[in-house]
Amino acid sequence: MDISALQKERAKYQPKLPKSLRGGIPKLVEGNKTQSIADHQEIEKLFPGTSGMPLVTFEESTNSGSEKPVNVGVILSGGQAPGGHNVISGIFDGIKKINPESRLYGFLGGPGGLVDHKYVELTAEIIDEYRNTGGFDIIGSGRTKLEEEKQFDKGLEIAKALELNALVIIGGDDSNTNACVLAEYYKQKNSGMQVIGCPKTIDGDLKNEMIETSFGFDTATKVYGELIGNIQRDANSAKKYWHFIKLMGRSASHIGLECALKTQPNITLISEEVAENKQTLDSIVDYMADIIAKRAANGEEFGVALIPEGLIEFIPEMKVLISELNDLLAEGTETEREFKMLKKSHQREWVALQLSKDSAELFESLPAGIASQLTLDRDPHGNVQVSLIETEKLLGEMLKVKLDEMKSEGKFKGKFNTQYHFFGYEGRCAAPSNFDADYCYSLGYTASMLVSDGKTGYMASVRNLTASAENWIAGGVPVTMMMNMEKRHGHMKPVIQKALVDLNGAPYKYFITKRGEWALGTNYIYPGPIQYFGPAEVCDQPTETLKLEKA
Ligand code: FBP
Repeated sequence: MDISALQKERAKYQPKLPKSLRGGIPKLVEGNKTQSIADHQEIEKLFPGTSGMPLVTFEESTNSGSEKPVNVGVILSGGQAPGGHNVISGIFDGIKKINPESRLYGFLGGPGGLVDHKYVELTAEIIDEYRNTGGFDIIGSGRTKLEEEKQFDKGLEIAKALELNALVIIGGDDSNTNACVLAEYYKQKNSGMQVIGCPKTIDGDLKNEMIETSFGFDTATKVYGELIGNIQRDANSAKKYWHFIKLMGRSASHIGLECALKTQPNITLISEEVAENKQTLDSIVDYMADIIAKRAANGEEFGVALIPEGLIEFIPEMKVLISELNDLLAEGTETEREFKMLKKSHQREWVALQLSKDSAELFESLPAGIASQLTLDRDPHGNVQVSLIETEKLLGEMLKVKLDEMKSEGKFKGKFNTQYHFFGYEGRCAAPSNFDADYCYSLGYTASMLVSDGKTGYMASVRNLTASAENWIAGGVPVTMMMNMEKRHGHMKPVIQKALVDLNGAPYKYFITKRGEWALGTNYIYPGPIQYFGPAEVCDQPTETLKLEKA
């Protein structure tokens, strides 16, 4: 395969491991027993075999690898995140250290590969080709949900055929919730099959006391930070455009907040704050128009605004509308069939007739493009696909109307020209930063040690991430510890609690002390591209979010 010069050099990079994993096979030390964050009676009832287990950490040991071989199957689940290949190479090196006869199989195309028995054996030759590279292309990913017993049984069939000891599922909150259900099912069946999770998502919303960050967030936000910086420099050079940049993050605004901390743009919307203050679409537009008018009054008819992808679902009136649309257009329903039979030109009118009065009014007031994006197919979880909704254009269009109004009242003098961007896919498969390369490799290596110690229903955890890698703490957290009961599609379900931006947390608190200054001034930071070689102050820094959270 032809590769770039950077990739050739990068292939030689040896990811750093915590000290505890560097010597022989580390010693597992059990800590305190755990309890779910809420609803522990229900969680205990649903997970009798995998709840209440202790936290575990690994300690350095000189034990040589004389353990039994372990065979592991690995699955990549959900959206791509930089570093996935390093998790897999960490697992590979870990199980080979345990015993060189150990084998690693990759299920193809996500969780569906387990059910459909599509897999490949990951040999040293394959692994070496993918070390320190971005993407999930080594085995591919998918969004099939593992939640039915017949899927679990199909998984067990192939696990028996391949003599697997364990499955490692690399995914976000939903995939790890399903991993835990699978672990419990296999335990109840006395199948001997273990299941271990790994925390992945660029969205950064799988985090808690024991999981400081999900992998991929660091690299993705560094890529977006570079791009935003470049646009800011362009905006400040030409001084003629307002750039509206939508940033990925299905629900939480962690990506937007981290990028704001990195680049200091003029406006950053935080969805969680919008929901907390019950802000309407109009009040968001008023807030933005005020900044645009003030900058214009200072002779600055340009700026940069960051808009989180998930915003639309956090605006109370839009949330009600979207939830009505989700019910109306849920896959397999009579109403969905009726909707799909209609001519495109009749769909909007038909939808409005099915909605409550307020939602119908709102739906009818939206620009045609946005209204039609809101009725596109739902994702496998029944949610609207926010990455397909052009919220940045919706706000831009509404601002044009508002600013014209202000102009006629003499409250705005100047020009308002827009450029729109959406950054998401650009960052999800980037070559992992040193942080993600090290973190992912350590997570994979830790997962292999959890497997060798017979653990199931655990998520690999590597903590103390603002310290140098040698002082990171590797171990495992029972997945049930992160769970609570939530309503999903009308039923109470055990799920890992999603971590939204904490409005009492240090990153957000710091941001609100600064945003006024950033709005009217032009205090842009231009972070530049990720550096893979050079001084640690440039190459090995974690995110601003982590630094502020751990300060
Ligand atoms: P995960 O939660 O599975 O990691 O994916 C997150 C994400 O990248 C979101 O930021 C985005 O909304 C979504 O995936 C896009 O999904 P798709 O890749 O299916 O277009």
